[in-house]
Amino acid sequence: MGDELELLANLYRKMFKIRCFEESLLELFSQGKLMGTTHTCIGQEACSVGVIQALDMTRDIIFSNHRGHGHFLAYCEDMEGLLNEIGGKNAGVCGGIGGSQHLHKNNFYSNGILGGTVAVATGIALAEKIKKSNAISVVFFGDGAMGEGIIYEAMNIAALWNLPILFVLEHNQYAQTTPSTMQHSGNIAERAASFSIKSNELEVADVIEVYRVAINAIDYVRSYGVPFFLTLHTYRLAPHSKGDDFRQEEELEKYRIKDPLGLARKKLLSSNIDTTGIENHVRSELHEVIQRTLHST
Ligand SMILES: Cc1ncc(C[n+]2csc(CCOP(=O)(O)OP(=O)(O)O)c2C)c(N)n1
Ligand SMILES: [Mg+2]
Repeated sequence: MGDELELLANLYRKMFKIRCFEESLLELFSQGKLMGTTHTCIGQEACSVGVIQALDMTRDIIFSNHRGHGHFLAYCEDMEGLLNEIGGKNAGVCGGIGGSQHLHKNNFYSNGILGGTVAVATGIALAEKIKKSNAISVVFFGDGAMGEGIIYEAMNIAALWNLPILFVLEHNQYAQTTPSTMQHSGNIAERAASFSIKSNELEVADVIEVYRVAINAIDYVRSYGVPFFLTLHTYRLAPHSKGDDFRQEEELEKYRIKDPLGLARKKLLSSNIDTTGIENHVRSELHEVIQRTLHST
């Protein structure tokens, strides 16, 4: 296997793991085996996997949001710690008191306050700058969060004080059930320019492309010690949380065909890489995690 195919196989494995994990979550909720709520990133896995692969895991800091399981698993692949956390178990990564939206492990943080995460991640970038660690802070947020004023205060300070932060907008066209076109004036990806923050945007299809674009963005932030704004145009194939979805079936079908997970699989198969081994391994790992978790306290 060449280097590029090996990378694709690894990224596919991570995306597939996130997909299976979250599909199982929805099932466990529907069976009444998990309580509360959850937000899955089904369809958006290439964003977390592509960007996080490009980070320096030993020092960079990740700040995620309410839709954070994919970011978390792309970071550390700890399905057991996450499932226990979502189930409110002692063995969860935060002792079961954080739940789906309030995760912390090593350099990974998340919370569900739209926009607030961006200000905290900007503060983290300031701390890293003061420590001269050469680490960067990366924050993931959605198009809906772009309606929160604090994001613009954070971008302003990040640019003014030259802070090493990568802003990642996962633009999935909706905030809960509200289309972006009904809540934003103009092009939200272009807003960074008014703070003199350099930016790039990408239609997410090929996870390798996301990775390459992220490498360039991260190199830029680290080398110059300044912010960068990356917009990833993506699509959520599952409901906002569990059942709240008013989108038309034709629209969903259009995006199912373009599912980046399916595209990665096709690319591997067309290069004669059998994905069955990867898939079976992930499925059995997940199966064991679910068995152990459901029987723990
Ligand atoms: C400050 C704040 N207001 C409202 C909410 C409730 N809320 C949770 S998710 C969500 C929609 C978020 O949309 P977006 O930022 O586009 O992210 P997506 O869900 O599409 O990933 C809302 C309004 C919240 N968590 N925080
Ligand atoms: Mg959105």
